[in-house]
Amino acid sequence: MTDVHPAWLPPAALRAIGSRRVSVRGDGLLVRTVIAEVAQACGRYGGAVVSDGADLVLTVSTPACGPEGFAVSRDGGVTTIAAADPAGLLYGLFHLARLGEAAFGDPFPPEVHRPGYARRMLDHWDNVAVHPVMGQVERGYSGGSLFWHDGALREDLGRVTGYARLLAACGINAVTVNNVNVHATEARLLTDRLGDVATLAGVFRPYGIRVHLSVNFAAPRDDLGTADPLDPRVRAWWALATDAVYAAIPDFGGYVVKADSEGQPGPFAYGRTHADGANVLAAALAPHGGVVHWRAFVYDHRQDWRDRRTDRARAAHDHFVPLDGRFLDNVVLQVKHGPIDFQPREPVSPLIAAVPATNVAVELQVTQEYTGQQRHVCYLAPMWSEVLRCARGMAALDGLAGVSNAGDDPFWTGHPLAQANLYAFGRLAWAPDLDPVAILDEWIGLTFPGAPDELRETLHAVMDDSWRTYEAYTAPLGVGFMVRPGHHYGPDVDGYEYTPWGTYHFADRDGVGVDRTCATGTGFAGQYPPALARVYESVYDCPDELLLFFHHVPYGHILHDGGTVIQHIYDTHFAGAGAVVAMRDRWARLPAASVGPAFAARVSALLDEQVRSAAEWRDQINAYFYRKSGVRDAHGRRIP
Ligand code: GCV
Repeated sequence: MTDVHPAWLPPAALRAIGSRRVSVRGDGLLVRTVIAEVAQACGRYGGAVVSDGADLVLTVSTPACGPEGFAVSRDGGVTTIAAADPAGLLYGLFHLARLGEAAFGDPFPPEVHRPGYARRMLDHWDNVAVHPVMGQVERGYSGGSLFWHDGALREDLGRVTGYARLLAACGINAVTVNNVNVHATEARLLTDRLGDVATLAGVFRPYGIRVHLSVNFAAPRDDLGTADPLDPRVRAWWALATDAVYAAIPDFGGYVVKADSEGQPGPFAYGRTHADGANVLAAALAPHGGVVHWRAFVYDHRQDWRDRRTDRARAAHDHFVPLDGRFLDNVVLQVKHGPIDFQPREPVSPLIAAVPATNVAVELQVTQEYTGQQRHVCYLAPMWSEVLRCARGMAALDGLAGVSNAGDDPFWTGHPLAQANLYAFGRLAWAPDLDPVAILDEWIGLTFPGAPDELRETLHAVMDDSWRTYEAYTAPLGVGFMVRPGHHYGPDVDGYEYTPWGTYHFADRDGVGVDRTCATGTGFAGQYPPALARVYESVYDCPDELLLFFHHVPYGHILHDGGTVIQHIYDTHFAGAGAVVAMRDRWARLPAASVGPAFAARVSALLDEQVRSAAEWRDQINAYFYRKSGVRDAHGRRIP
């Protein structure tokens, strides 16, 4: 893999470990992985794997840390990782990589680390067979799939090993290997192509990662002529198929299901509920300890745009709240973080607070479908951190799922700086309270060990605020979906306005925004717990960044900072596009040698594209709203 960028695990990330005398104590596959990592690092940096006289001890010995947890301490010149289980040892090893030499200085008492969520999952929207519209990877911006190529499992799975290692190093422990839109070829992964899934499970296993599979709800139909979840033959079909999966993959994680959504089949076809649907799969998985991740992304994608009462934002809550308490224990409702679809700014989904008797995992989109498609720098951890703070304030979450942004690109993620999003997703899944800025610096430190201050400061400056910059030139005040239909890259203000997708902004000559209040609108604001509902319902209390998500207001409406909506639109678009030029200029001052010429050149080329695209966004959005409103820019800047 010499032509592949090492991401956050260059050899030097393990230098501090590799220059020690290391003793590893414990048994099993994951302990062997730790030994192999340590031995390789020691071979490179002059340390040794020893049984006595160690100055670094990694030992499976402390059940008190809990599953996957570990304690790190230093005493008498010895640094110790004491883990509850072999997985904890692996996470402890990578924790040491983050600490570097700091783990081998002054003594410190045991510090315990435990994962914030038991299941920390990446979902791949990878197709086995290239889809005529969506390609090998749906919404993938990083080349081809790491797993599949042109209808088959890749023969060389070396990069999957590298990927598993990177994922373990940031805390991921579950991976779904195929797209939630399960087409004909992919449906066979559950049956005659199960061997491919077992092969992948074998590659992920040494890194503590369990494999999950997206399945088609209608899978039994070919054999039985029906997929009705209440038909006993369907129940038996799922039980048999699932038994076969576990015979091949004893530690298989479970199923992910997109049902009755954007054309995927589901229980509605049989007049059944989503609880009926999820439970039939859950019952088949339960004896083996598997789970169903049942997605709550259910809405009418064929609505009439003239119908102002149907509101896509309401759909998940409307569908699933009546089912609370009716799902089996091993069903996890997988809820997109916002009520619509991964826009740069949405309120947190109200469904999260409204199903206290149901297991809930929040789904984030690491792949940058609506946030620049890995052509724009957009470090998403600050957004995810806000989302998680709000979601965790509403309910105890059972897991975190993210749509992966990785592919067979030499930099893994298309845009080299998008590696930070993959890393940050894992870190937030492990420790949701981590500061996203600290995660960024952690990623910089691991990826560029020993980097000069200039490089660290440049990366930090370019990335730190890049989500808010992206929001500034694309999505004012919580309005979304002003993107080109289909591929979703670049501006098209009315692209979705007269379509059946339920994603509208309702701009007219007087104002803009969606009235989602209970008083005069769709009532969506009323889906939140009362205290939050009151804030969103009020046009005065609603936070500015969500104003147009909840309210239709005149262009002259005054924001909390005293400016008008229309002036805010102009100002943020000029400022956002200007900030991208500053990012490019800052990057251009960096000597290419400090990151390597290929890395530097890729980022430079993409920043050129980001500058072009941000200017296009600025001009189209500003021109559109100037033409609608007739209100001039207060500063007289050029609006085409
Ligand atoms: C996998 C959005 C994307 C689709 C995606 C869907 C989903 O609508 O554009 O490509 O389908 O979300 O999350 O199921």
